[in-house]
Amino acid sequence: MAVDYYNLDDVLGDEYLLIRAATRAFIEKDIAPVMDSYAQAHEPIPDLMRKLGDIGALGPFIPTEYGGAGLDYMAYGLIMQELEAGDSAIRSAASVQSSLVMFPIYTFGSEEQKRKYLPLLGKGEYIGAFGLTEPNHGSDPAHMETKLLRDGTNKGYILTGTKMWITNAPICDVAVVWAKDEAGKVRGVIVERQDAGFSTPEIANKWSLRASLTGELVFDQVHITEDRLLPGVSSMRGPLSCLNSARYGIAWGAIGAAIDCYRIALQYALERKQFGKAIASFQLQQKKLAEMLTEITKAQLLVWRLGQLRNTNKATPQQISMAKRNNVYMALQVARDARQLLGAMGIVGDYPIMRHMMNLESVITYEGTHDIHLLITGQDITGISAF
Ligand code: TGC
Ligand code: FAD
Repeated sequence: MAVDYYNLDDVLGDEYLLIRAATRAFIEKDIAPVMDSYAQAHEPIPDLMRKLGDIGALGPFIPTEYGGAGLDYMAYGLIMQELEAGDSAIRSAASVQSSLVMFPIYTFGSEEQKRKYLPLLGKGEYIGAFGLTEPNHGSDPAHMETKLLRDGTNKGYILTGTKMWITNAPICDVAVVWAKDEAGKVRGVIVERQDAGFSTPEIANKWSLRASLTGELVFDQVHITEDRLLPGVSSMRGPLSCLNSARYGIAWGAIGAAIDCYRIALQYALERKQFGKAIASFQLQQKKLAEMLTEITKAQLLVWRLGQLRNTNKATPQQISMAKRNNVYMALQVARDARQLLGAMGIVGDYPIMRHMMNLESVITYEGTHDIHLLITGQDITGISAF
């Protein structure tokens, strides 16, 4: 059952529809049948990154010569949408690897760094993590305390500090980490799993994104050689540019979760009978379904236009913030309404709705909270920062 009320498929065209269909087929065959059991068990899907690499979902927008899929941002968005229809944890895995690890290495890395890391990341042979958030600095990463200071010999650096709430930290092979140098400038470095003094304790007992591992990145005087520094940036523009790419993908991804909830709610409403009638015949349930479809359709129009802007390098960070904020909130509302529509059946794992709803509680917080994105819009229209 397609959810395309405004016939957007007509303007997308065959190539994009094929990419979307291939990702959807992967989710239906390899992920949907096992997703609930892994989420219930609080375990990641085995070998997920290699599977995502096989379908071209890691670094879709990175050129093929560096191990990406050589696609554009519209394709990236559609892939994220289908992955998140499976589970936000699957989209998270792909968006961290693509937008937060491959993107900075491709955009700010040296030729040697690109050749060394990108093909391995694109195949899912390496798992990447992105360290920006710290225990004392979430919404205000510019005040980060992690330090990258010259070592005594002047041949390298010493990295000290802790990053917190990091997706895939416990299983990462490499991490792109942001730290301040002696001059207070924000630098990006690539840390490798085997580096002495580097550890990645897991954050356990999450009620959200249960099939995604989250942890800390702890740097206890980690020695960093010059060749691990990303040479192309030395300010907050570095990490914030990565966030633009990831937030863009999340704006698409959230629609996938919403569509999954809407489809199930519609089918359930048509089949479930109370008072001798399908619950779809009651006005209150029709209101829920009609509002879900309206909000999904508005969100689809937003990201379709945003995709055009991003493909031509014209999407502003503020436009991306608006779409991330709107679409994640929309998906959360759809999930909540769908859960109610299913009554008691809405709380069990036989249906993915409660799982989507709990996942979206993280998605509305990470990559900039709902409030922070509102303030970004407020600043854009008034010229006044209210952070
Ligand atoms: P501000 O003073 O405004 O700007 C500092 C410098 O950065 C530039 N800039 C940007 N560049 C690119 N893209 C953007 N979106 C940018 N926003 C600002 C700006 O031009 C300036 O450049 P320069 O060269 O003049 O120095 O920055 P601020 O420190 O006041 O912060 C602004 C604020 C609050 C919007 C920002 O800090 C923010 O977005 N905070 C939210 C933090 C956040 O989103 N963290 C996400 C962590 S990663 C994550 O959650 C991954 S979840 C992964 C998953 O599993 O999917
Ligand atoms: P805080 O910044 O402490 O905010 C708490 C509350 O205060 C929020 O409601 C916020 O909106 C509000 N608030 C803050 N400042 C203001 C203000 N100026 N005005 C009004 N209200 C304000 N980070 C990474 O770097 N890499 C990752 O891979 C990563 N993965 C994550 C995975 C998960 C599952 C989660 C939950 C988080 C992840 N994060 C990651 C961290 C995420 O980006 C942060 O949680 C997020 O940026 C918010 O920071 P915080 O949790 O410290 O909240």
